[in-house]
Amino acid sequence: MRVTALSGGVGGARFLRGLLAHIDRTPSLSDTTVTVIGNTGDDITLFGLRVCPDLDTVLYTLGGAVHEGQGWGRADDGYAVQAELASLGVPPDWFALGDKDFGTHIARSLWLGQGLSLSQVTARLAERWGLPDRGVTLLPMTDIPVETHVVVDQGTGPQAVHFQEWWVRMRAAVPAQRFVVAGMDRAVPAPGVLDAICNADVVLLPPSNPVVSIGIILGVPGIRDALRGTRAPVVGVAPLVSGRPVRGHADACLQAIGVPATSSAVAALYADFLGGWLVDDSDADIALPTGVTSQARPLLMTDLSAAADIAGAALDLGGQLARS
Ligand code: FO1
Repeated sequence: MRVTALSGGVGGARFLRGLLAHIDRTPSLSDTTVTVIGNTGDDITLFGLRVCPDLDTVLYTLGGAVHEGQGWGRADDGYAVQAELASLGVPPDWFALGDKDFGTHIARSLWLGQGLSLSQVTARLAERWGLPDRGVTLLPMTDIPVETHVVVDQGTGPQAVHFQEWWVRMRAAVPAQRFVVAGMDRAVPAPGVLDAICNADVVLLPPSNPVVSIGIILGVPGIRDALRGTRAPVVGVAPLVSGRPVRGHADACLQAIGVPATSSAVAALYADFLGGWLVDDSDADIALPTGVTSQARPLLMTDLSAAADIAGAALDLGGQLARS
C-alpha cells in the first residue's frame, strides 16, 4: 500500500511515528511505503545556515533522536556553540539550536552550497536517520526556498516578521494580521510530490497546523489540484480537541485568517478534497462539509500506542472510503 502524508511540525511527526508503529504491528500492511511531504515554510537562515524545522522534526522523530519533551531538536544536546555565538554578540538568542542540531544545519548548508537541491539534501539526511529502511521517503513540498512571514502591528504600523520570530520569540501572542509566503510565487512541487499524491492508495493529513503547516503546503501551485484529482481517499485528523489545539498556536493562526477554531471549520478549509475526517469524541456531532465522512474517537496522542491507534483508524477510514 502507498501511503502519502502531508506533515508540519511536532504533531505531524508524532502522528507519523504512530503510523509507522501501526504498520509494524499489522502484518497485512507489511508492504506499505510512506511518502511524507514536509512543510518548508518554517525554514529560516540563521548564522548563515539553512534551518528546516519541520523537515528536521520528522527526521529526528522517526529517527528516534528527537528531544521528546520539546518535540523538536535533538535529545541530549548541548548549547556550547550557541553560547559562544551569544558571547560574540551574534543574534538571535531566542531560537535554541543545539550543538548536534548545528551538525544538521552545517551539512545541509554545505550541500546546498555545492548545488544539491533541498530534496537531495533531505534524502541524504533521511539516509542518516534510517528512513529508507523503514519504507519512508521524506520530500520537501518544494525545492524553491520559501519562508512564511507574519504581518503584525505592534502599534507602529504593519510589519512582517519571520514566522519563527512570531512563533517562538513572540509566542504568537501578537495578533497576526495575515501570513505571506515569500518565494511562493516561484515555487513548484518538489520532484515526486505530485506523483506521491496522484498515485497513493491513501493520502493522510496529520493533525498539523491547518494554517501555517498544511495550509502552506496547499499553497504550492499544483498540490491542491493533485489532492482534488487523486483517486486516493484523503483522510484528515482534526488538530483541535474541543476547539483547543493540542499544542502550538493553531487557534491564533485560525483567528488570523478569520476561521473559527473548530474541527468543523478546519474540515471546511479542506472541503474541496477531503473524504474522511477523524474527530475527537468531544466533537462527535459536528457539522461537516457534504461528502466528508467523519469518525469520532480519542485524538490525544498520549503515547506511541495511542498515536498508532489514531493512525490505524485513519488508514481504516481511508480503506472504507476506497471500498465505497
Ligand atoms: N520552538 C520553540 O518554541 N523554541 C525554540 O527555541 C525552537 C528552536 C528550534 C530549533 C530547531 C528546530 O528544528 C525547531 C525549533 N523550534 C523551537 C520549533 C519550531 O519553531 C517549530 O517546531 C516549527 O517551526 C513549527 O512547527
